Amino acid sequence: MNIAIVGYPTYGGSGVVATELGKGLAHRGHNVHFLSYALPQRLDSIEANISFHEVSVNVYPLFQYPPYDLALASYMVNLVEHSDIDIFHVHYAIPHATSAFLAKQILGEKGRNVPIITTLHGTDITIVGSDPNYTPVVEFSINQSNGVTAVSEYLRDETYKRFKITNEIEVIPNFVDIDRFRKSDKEHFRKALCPDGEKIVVHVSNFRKVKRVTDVVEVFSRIRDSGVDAKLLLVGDGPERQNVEAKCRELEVCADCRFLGKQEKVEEILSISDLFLMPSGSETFGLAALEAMSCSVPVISSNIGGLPYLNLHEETGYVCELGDIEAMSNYAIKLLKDEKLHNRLSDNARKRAEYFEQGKVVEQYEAFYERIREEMHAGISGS
Ligand code: GMT
Repeated sequence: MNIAIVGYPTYGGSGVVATELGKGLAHRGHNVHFLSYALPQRLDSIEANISFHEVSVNVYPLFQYPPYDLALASYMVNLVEHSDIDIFHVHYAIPHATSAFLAKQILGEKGRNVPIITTLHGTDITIVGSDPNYTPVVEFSINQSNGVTAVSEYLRDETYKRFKITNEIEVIPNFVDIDRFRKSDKEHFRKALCPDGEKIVVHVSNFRKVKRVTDVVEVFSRIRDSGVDAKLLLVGDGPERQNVEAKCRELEVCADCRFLGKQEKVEEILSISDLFLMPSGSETFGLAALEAMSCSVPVISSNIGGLPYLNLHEETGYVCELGDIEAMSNYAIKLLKDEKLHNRLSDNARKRAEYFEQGKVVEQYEAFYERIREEMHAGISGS
């Protein structure tokens, strides 16, 4: 198949899933076209059957808000006319599902019927999509897609609750490349960061408010107060960075916190980590936690959204009430002090991650594409 994948290029779950899926599909022989406003972060290797199309928006003095969604729709139309696309798969509803709808309408006028699959990821439904400024358009665009998937049952149910959805939503979970994300020997790296054998606590995110990164610092401070020698590695960057730095100063833990920024080889950092913290206020799946688990790192997370499904309480880590810093800290201290317990949870985390192995999930998407194409040809799918 010739598959066009639209997504965000940035350091964030939906972009990672879109890119890794495209790479997996290319590996299985499909021709994959990525469309975005910049090269996706995880598109780090050159393959014969992968192309990247940069969608640019021309600036014009009249535009306070350059219309990216229109430029994207136009690009999608042009791509079909010149590259014979069999299917569009858009990730994150806003604005991608809307641009796709527009492109589909224009192509329809030209006698071309290309199916649109929309994958819902999280904040496109739970935060941004639920903003009344966007709701009618998001709802309409989801209903106009030929196939809709959500990354967890939680997200599917939330979508049905928050919008009037006439389409069936298929759950296809997130996935991980368990060969790339596995614990590897990076002792030299660990020694450089922790010369005195300190434990390593890690957090990876886009530092948005919803990630509650200041909670991570609070938990880390309590770990230190308990007498456990530890360092905190903060991977990623974003709007909360200044507040997180301020929290480090307030709690006087700056000397033991390392802000590593946006890293490409996250698996190397995870390989030396002892504990992953994800205290998020909203999380439909928790891909960053899955990648940590795949590197045998136990997770302490909040109990919201899809997290309790991924992170099994007392098996792969611990699941706590949202904002319960004390419980998170107590579990962290217990885990970092008890080697036997830590080994058990690490092994379980890896086993749980294997359940979300990339190959199986890529096949699920492939089967979904086939089904939607068949239904469309039979005249029974979507709009
Ligand atoms: O908010 C983010 O972390 C990024 C966001 C995205 O769509 O880029 O992530 C969402 O999608 C990920 C991939 O499907 C999920 O693993 C994350 O749980 C989800 N984030 C939230 O729901 C906050």
